Amino acid sequence: MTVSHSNHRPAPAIKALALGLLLGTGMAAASTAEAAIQFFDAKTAFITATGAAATAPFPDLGPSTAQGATTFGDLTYSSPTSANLFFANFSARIAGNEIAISGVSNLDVALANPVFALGFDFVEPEFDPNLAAAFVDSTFDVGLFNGATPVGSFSFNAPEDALYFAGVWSDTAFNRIEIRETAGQAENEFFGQFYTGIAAADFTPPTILAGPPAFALFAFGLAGLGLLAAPARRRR
Ligand SMILES: [Ca+2]
Ligand SMILES: [Ca+2]
Ligand SMILES: [Ca+2]
Repeated sequence: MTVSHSNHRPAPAIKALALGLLLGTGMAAASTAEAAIQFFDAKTAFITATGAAATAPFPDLGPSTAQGATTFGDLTYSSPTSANLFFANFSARIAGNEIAISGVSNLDVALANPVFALGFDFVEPEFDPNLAAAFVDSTFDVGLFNGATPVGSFSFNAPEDALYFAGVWSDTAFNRIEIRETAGQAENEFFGQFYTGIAAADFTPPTILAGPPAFALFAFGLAGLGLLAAPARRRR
């Protein structure tokens, strides 16, 4: 029986290979249907690349004025759990005012018109004022959606007590985002100025317009590795 088992060993490997190829094909097919996105944690680079502009700033409604879903300009801010939103100057690290959220800092943002780029200023306080509960080093997931269709997602964990920026650029339009504090509790984080852009990202790799034939490129590559460039030794 041992021999028989040994004789059949290659079969599972072949099956695994075939399955891998099938999975590979499936994954490739899936990836072509999905949007490509690029994450930015540098606001200047984000604005330069995407042409995004600031959206309507938040007014200072006072730190104890609880709001439900609230619209400023083209963006509507709401809690997926009907938690209270507060619009006030909670953090000196962000110019203007910020959103703070009661409970876990989950935030939905709906856009009146589809966009390709979105970013926001953000502060995670640890020793800064207005923490409101025991500090937790929070992780956020941000999902981009076009209606009910997921377009892409990214995660971030901001440094504490520092001005942070999270931005994303997509080759596919989206009209709402879901920000979820996947690690964290009721301690506050602050969402500041939002930015949106309507220029689609183009992540198509640059094509080689003209060049030497494939073999020459191959030989050049080998030469680069020093495989062809080594001078032949002369016979004495
Ligand atoms: Ca936190
Ligand atoms: Ca953090
Ligand atoms: Ca929190």
